[in-house]
Amino acid sequence: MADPETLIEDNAVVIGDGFIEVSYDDLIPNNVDLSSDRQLLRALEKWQPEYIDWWKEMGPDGFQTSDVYLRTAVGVDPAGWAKFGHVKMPDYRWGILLAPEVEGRTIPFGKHKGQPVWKEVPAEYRSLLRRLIVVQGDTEPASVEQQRYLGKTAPSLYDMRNLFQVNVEEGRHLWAMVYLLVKHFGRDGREEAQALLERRSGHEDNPRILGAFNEATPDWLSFFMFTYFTDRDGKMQLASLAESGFDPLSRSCRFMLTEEAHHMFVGETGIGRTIEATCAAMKQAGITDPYDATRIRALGVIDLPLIQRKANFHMSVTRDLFGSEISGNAAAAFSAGLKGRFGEARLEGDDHQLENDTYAVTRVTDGKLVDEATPALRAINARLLDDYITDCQTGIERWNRAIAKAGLDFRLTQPHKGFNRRIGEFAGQFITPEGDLVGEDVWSARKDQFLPTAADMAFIDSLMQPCHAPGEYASWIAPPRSGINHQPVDYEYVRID
Ligand code: BYC
Ligand code: FE
Ligand code: FE
Repeated sequence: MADPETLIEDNAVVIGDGFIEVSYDDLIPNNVDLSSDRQLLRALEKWQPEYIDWWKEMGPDGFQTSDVYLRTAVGVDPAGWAKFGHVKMPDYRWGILLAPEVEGRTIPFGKHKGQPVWKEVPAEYRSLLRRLIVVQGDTEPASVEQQRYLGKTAPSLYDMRNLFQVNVEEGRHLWAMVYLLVKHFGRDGREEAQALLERRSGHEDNPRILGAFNEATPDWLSFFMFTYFTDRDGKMQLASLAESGFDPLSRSCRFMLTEEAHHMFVGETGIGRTIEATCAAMKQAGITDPYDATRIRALGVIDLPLIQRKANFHMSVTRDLFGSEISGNAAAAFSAGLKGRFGEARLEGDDHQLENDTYAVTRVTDGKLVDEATPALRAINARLLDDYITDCQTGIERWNRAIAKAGLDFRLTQPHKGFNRRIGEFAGQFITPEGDLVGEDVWSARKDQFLPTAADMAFIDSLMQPCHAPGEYASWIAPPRSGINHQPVDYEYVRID
């Protein structure tokens, strides 16, 4: 798989071909003409040092004075959006960048379909829209907080740099949402911007808003699972918000999506390289049984069934991020034209208003799982979850091809939609990965086959030995096929001071 980070050409297609001047002179790189709006500029310049304080307190632990080979976006055009060079993270230039305006764009769905898009917040939808922006914004710093200790155990400088690249970009995503709040929501927007720096992942009294963002990301396998599965929720949600009739949100999300591709690349190749190391070590030792965990673990690699259990955990927790399958909130956001479906403007076969359509939602009825025709408007979340599950499959197939090529009899699979859920239709049910509705006793007896155990996590933790010399890679992960931006794999991606 090619690294989307350097596929400027592809990204240019996503962004559009407009060219917008970036004001390099301002403290905050931007293409939104910040300098002409003194009030907004002042509000952001006030927020910026507090952001830096948050970054130093809750961002990567250590390495803040190291030079990191980062990509900085200073513009949305191909020439400006991917500048590579060594920078210290606190000096990273977090910019505010919107994809170019699409001339004559109209609201693609909902009650206002066909009307010109809004450049300002429609008064009747103010609080609904603010809530969506706040929830989106809250996930961004949350992920940085979750990943803050990983630098110390990086399996290579290449991986460490990718972690920090993801971290600074999630920081920029926070900037993107804060810009919208401060510019378009007046005083309460400024208050929300403040609160985004105050909530803390996993905090008892002031946690992040959504469940998965309060889970720990304690090791690198968790990080790769997170970037493959949870950043992909980011992709799906951003894509839905990119359809928004509120044009500044749409344009903001369209640019964020170009960065998201790299986060998922880090996850897909990270898990892929982990699998590669396992298969190679098994082959060398002449082990053919993927379930022979004792012998496989003795080789310093992660057994495939454990990778499946880890994936089961991350998939189920991430599926909860889609909210209830049947949701009045989602119906309201769709009807209002604020949040669409995945690929809304390109979807064929319905009127994009969905007043008279139905969508099949899997539900538990009379102790059975049944697909039930549900009013499509209320099933917006269910549909996005289904689209997400489909979207997850490509990487899984790629991993399986590598396992098959190594001659091993093992396949990674996605568990049933209802497996291990806390939110929505399946909350409170006991459903196996195969999709069997069972009692709590059966679930408890078999849980250790489905989800990582404390012993599994301790084993993974034992592998997290830092490899911080150029070209060095930990035993449990294969080196990448190629380096970043045409640099070699043994390049000094982070100059640890
Ligand atoms: N945990 O009707 P419901 C990303 C709340 S990831 C806790 O079921 P709705 C990223 C819900 O807030 C993408 N609470 O669902 C990835 C509501 O509370 P209120 C983030 C939950 O509202 C990696 C109540 O339950 N972006 O970018 O249709 C690294 C009933 O809600 C959860 C977005 O999510 C949960 N899992 O949908 C970095 C897009 N689920 O309001 C970044 C914006 C639901 O009654 N957000 N609740 O107090 C949304 O579109 C919607 O808020 C949700 C929820 C899809 C999240
Ligand atoms: Fe993000
Ligand atoms: Fe991301």
